[in-house]
Amino acid sequence: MKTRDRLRIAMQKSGRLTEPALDLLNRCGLSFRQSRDKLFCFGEGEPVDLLLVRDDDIPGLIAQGVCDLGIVGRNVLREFQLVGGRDEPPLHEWRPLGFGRCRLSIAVPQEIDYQSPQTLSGQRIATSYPGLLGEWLRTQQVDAGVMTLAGSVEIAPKLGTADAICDLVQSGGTLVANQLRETEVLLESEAVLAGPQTLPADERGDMIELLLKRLDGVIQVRESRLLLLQTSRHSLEAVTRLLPGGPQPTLLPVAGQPDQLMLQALCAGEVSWRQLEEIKLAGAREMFVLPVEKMLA
Ligand code: PRT
Ligand code: ZN
Repeated sequence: MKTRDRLRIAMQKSGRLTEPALDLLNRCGLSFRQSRDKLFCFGEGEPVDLLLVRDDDIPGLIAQGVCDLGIVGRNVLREFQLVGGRDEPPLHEWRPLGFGRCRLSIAVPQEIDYQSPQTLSGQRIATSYPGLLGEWLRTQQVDAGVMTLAGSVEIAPKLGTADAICDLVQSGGTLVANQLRETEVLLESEAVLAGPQTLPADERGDMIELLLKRLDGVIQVRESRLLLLQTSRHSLEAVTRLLPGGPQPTLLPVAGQPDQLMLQALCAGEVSWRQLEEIKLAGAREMFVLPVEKMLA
């Protein structure tokens, strides 16, 4: 095959992952000129183009070398690793991306007395994920029938075509609306950056490494918060002890109030109301939690 000198990333054409994936790539400094049929987007500035496809096609496109990377749900990637592409080089989850979170779960009609996975023994389970379900049933040593459906899995029990389902759950609203109850979680999923296990040994490999570095920076910034507060010198130690993990805070004097200090701390994740209340009880006031826009350490 003729090698390409531009990197090609596959992502979902239109669906839950489309906007957040584009946003993430934009934050990594990539921008695209959308072509009229919207299947191929030419990258401006960097030699990185996009292929917009159905999410189910993404792992196969990477495995066949049509694309170098893909942004896809872990559920789709793992399913492909289990049932598709056995003859192709293995795929690797390069980075979890922190959006499109959901879980692949077993759910049964509300009135069923579910005790353990053994309750599913001899039952018919409808799913779009026969690979993941089959693997779970094997590890649980449960002998159940797997019915593969392309969609509308949640109505199968009501139609009498299945006794249970194995489907993606996010809020749980779909299950409640169909009188189903979640009983087991098989996989915690989110969008991931998928690619071949071995990176191409040409400029594309270098470009992937650069992209991974930028992604790490973007993800770190997205999860960082800047905490600002005022405290007396007397309470400083108690307040500092309660700060969420991160580098040492910076202390600044407060004009006209020699006893007071302004404290600035970079926190590695969300700061909860509970944490803020505790810090306040320790003597802090004027507290602000700010998102971080850009960071260059
Ligand atoms: O056309 P294409 O094949 O590309 O799109 P698609 O319809 O297959 O995918 P899409 O856009 O629905 O989902 C893409 C990816 O988003 C999935 O592969 C998951 O990784 C992720 N994701 C996150 C979800 C959900 N949350 C989700 N809630 N995918 C599907 N759902 C469905 C689920 O199947 C169920 O029907 O939403 C319903 C459950 O939602 P709740 O909130 O009622 O629990
Ligand atoms: Zn799909």
